[in-house]
Amino acid sequence: KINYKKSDYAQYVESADYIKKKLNGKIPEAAIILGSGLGEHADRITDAIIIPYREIPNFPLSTVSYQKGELVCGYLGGKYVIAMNGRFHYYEGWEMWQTAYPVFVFKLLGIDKMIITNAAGGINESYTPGDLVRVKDHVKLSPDSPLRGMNIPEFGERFFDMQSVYDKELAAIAHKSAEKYNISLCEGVYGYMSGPQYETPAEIKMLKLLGADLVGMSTVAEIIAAAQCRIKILCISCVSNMAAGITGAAITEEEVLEAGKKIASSFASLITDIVKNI
Ligand code: CYT
Repeated sequence: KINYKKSDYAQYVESADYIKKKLNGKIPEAAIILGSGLGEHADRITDAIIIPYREIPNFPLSTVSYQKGELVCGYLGGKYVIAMNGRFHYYEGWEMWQTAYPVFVFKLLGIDKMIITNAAGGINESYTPGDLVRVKDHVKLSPDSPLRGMNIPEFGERFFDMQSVYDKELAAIAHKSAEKYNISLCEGVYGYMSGPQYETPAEIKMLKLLGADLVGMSTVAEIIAAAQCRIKILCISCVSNMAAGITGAAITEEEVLEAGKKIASSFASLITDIVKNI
């Protein structure tokens, strides 16, 4: 049976209308999706209106314990933004289209730029845990797509180009801000694995052969949705640990979250400055 549920455009409109009412007609200049352990950016948002996901019609709910599950709408770097504190992962049991659901809702709010952060394992041996890497492309090691099923023409074409979603102008702004704050910001390719288990050393070897510098379990569904509805993307990963088999050390959830916390305040300053300049 074809997935007709995904194609119900009206449900997205209903979600967006609810949020629009809460924002009193303000149109956010950018959406920010906060990764694991990287919720601190949301604390910098002032005059915030908080909208719990559970209040929004048709919105999925966060099931990851350390993620909050709310939209934080307010000012960051002088710009009106909407941040997702808590995102949806395929490994939680959501369908891939549900993990990308908020992106289309953001599109309906009039948003055309999105900043995505995540915690990722470092495959490229020049990285050290705590490094920030701007994602310039990705490899998706899962046959699924958030757009599998009936297309919603209101959001874009059935078949579309993926070559320009990682926006060059936003990238340039990010690198300039990083320079200003003396934060080294390299570039890398993100390898998507569906998880929830961390990868095996052999899988990491494979990802490396395929050109991936980072590995993680999020982000790519949202990027694909953004590409279809022409939202420009800036994606920055925090290297939480070196990926399996690289140092031989065990990988733990604590370590993955800790790395994010350690650099949280410089990462938040960087994001704030980027937002100021977009
Ligand atoms: N792998 C992953 N660290 C890893 O090694 N998927 C996330 C974070």
